[in-house]
Amino acid sequence: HLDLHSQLKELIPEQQERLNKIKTEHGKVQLGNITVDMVLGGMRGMTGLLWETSLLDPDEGIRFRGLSIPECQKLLPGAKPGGEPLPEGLLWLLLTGKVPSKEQVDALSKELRDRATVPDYVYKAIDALPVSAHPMTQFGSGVMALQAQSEFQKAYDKGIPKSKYWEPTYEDSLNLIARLPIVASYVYRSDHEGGNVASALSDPYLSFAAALNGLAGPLHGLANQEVLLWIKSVVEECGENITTEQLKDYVWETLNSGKVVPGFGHGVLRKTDPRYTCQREFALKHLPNDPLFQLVSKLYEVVPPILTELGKVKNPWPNVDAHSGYFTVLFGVSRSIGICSQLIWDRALGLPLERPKSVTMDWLENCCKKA
Ligand code: FCX
Repeated sequence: HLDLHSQLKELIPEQQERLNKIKTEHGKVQLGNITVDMVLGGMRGMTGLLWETSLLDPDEGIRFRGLSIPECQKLLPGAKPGGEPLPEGLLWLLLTGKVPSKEQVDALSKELRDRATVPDYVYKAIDALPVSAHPMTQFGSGVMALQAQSEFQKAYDKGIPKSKYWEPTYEDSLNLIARLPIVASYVYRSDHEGGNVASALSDPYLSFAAALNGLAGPLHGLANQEVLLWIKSVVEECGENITTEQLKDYVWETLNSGKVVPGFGHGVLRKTDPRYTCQREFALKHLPNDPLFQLVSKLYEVVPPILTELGKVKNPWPNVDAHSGYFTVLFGVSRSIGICSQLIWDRALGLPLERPKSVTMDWLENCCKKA
């Protein structure tokens, strides 16, 4: 098929059957024990969610439908031969689990271009905010305004059956992905993980806006802004030709003042983030002499030994935000592809409302007394 929708329509029944088989044949298989540490540790290490489109390995980093980042770079069609893969190809891969041909990617690019219309009230909603509103707040508000066009919401109001949820979810997802770059560029002109939410049948706009708000936190996606500001302050204090010793002192100063070194560490990863490595290789190829890149490169040598010396940091290596050099709104645009692909599958497989169980300290203490 040249067209993504037809390809999905064919795949969905097979995968529904697969899930059903797991449920009926292995529903009672135990996957591990939950410890008090896991509950207190923000559910770290608990296997608790089905997520078909990607898998994060602590050592290897992310794989999309089984493919590592270098494999995606090799296999997915680029705009020109040997160039970086087109995001449309990644969307195709995430949704279907198959590597698309250049023709399939071109057809999808065209489809997205046709869907890329943003109504006027979206710009007005953004304009109504004060200029001082953070770009992520502007972006999130723009996405919420786009939600007024949700096909899922309309279909749900009309009483669409569960077996058909995926179709308007697909429409909303492709519209959203097509329209986000326009909203993001408007935000720039005017200034300078969504699982749980989506399971309540919130449409892609509502779910994506919720995910964006999570991304806007400084320990998550806002870290790339923090990195840029932090680097700027290093240069202001020490100049561009900073020595390794000066940089070490600066890192210690940050840590001693009780702050984190932005762009380093990760909740799951225990090695250098392959997204970092991919961007580093791009910079080595295209802008090796850029002063900002050289500083980022120097930080790669200086920061990990210091964080290791600190003793408590589980992963001293850089994450994607240490290198990206862009602001969080662009990070947000790119995440729509992953979030929406998974959302379509959530609806296709009819996954249930997610409701992680929380407990009180009383409950934990009672449980521990009995143990
Ligand atoms: N600088 C200083 N201290 C750090 C640190 C860093 N870069 N990374 C971890 N630590 C500290 C933690 O703050 C924690 O200290 P505490 O016990 O006094 O509270 C201790 O080390 C153990 O934390 P750890 O288990 O290693 O890390 P967590 O899973 O709790 O947190 C994040 C992971 C990513 C939040 C943490 O490493 C951090 O704050 N890094 C800096 C911010 C950042 O770059 N975030 C972007 C992450 C990412 F890629 C993304 O989501 O976009």
